Amino acid sequence: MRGGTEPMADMQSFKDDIAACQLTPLWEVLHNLVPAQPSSPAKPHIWSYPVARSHLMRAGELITAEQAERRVLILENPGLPGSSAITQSLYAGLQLVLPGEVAPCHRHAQSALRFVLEGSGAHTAVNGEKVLMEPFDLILTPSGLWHDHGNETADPVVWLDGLDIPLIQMLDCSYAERYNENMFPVTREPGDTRHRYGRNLRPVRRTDHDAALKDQPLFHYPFAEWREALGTMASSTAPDAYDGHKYEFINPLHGGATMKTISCFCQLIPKGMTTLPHRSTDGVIYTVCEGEGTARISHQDYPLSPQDVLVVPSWNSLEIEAADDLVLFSFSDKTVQDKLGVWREERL
Ligand code: 1HN
Repeated sequence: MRGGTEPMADMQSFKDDIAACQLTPLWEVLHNLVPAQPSSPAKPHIWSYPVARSHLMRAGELITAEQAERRVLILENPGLPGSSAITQSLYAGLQLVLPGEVAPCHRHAQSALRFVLEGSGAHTAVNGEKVLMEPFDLILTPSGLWHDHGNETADPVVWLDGLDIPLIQMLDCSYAERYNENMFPVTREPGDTRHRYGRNLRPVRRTDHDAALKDQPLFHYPFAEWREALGTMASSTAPDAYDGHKYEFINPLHGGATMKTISCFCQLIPKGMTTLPHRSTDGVIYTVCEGEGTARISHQDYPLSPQDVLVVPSWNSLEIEAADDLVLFSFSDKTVQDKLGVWREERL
């Protein structure tokens, strides 16, 4: 019957008929497809560093970094089982490189950050430049750049990996290649790109002779530098009621986010402060660099200690109480949402 309502039995046989033709009715799914508010299946979660570390060290006895290609324990969101994802768009893991090991050279479509949690003096090499890794340094390996890791020190190095794997997976645009040797040939001195691009200067007629670095010339943001910047801000300015003192790490070429798909931030919440609750459409991964405190996510408390990793999914309210001066690093897909014009926050 045209223009009228189908009786129930007719509706069922209609659905059976269209299913055979790969057709399905929108009216049954519309409100789930386009919810009135963001509603992530991801759940808030915290990984205690001592617990995760003990499992990572056991992995260190079972497989070498070279055998594994990357010896990583994935931080999988409890609301996204089997997905290898910490939020719907991002992946995170804890990587271990033991003394004398190398994680062999490769490149891929995915962009990655490394945030050092433990160990001093290991390196990540990016397109032929070694970056020496110190605790709480941020190191970028943007899309398409060759990278390998090595540990020539006497102690293990552990870092937090953050990659845009689920986003790239969703776009079906992945590629990955192994370099034909374990380590990419060294072509620049350690610190070369940081001196060229990390000092508020821009080379005139670029002389870095590495076209691969055209969009992403800076990949090392040392803790010693960003911690000092936070300390200076905190000593002379009142904290923001929602964020405390907070900086975004930037790409010096344009002042925007560190990488095309991942935004990175550091934050100092002064001792005794509790931030006001707010929520945003980007799911955020935090790690603690200094201090103890409590994160209240959608009214549930998560105790924070150094090196713990916390995920706050999209649109969950967050308040942070700082028992000490609390220094946090965080990353999210905010820059993607900004580019699409869909990022929002609500100060509650
Ligand atoms: C990767 O390249 C690294 O380079 C770590 O350390 C984790 C997970 C999936 C795909 C590539 C690394 C990764 C990864």
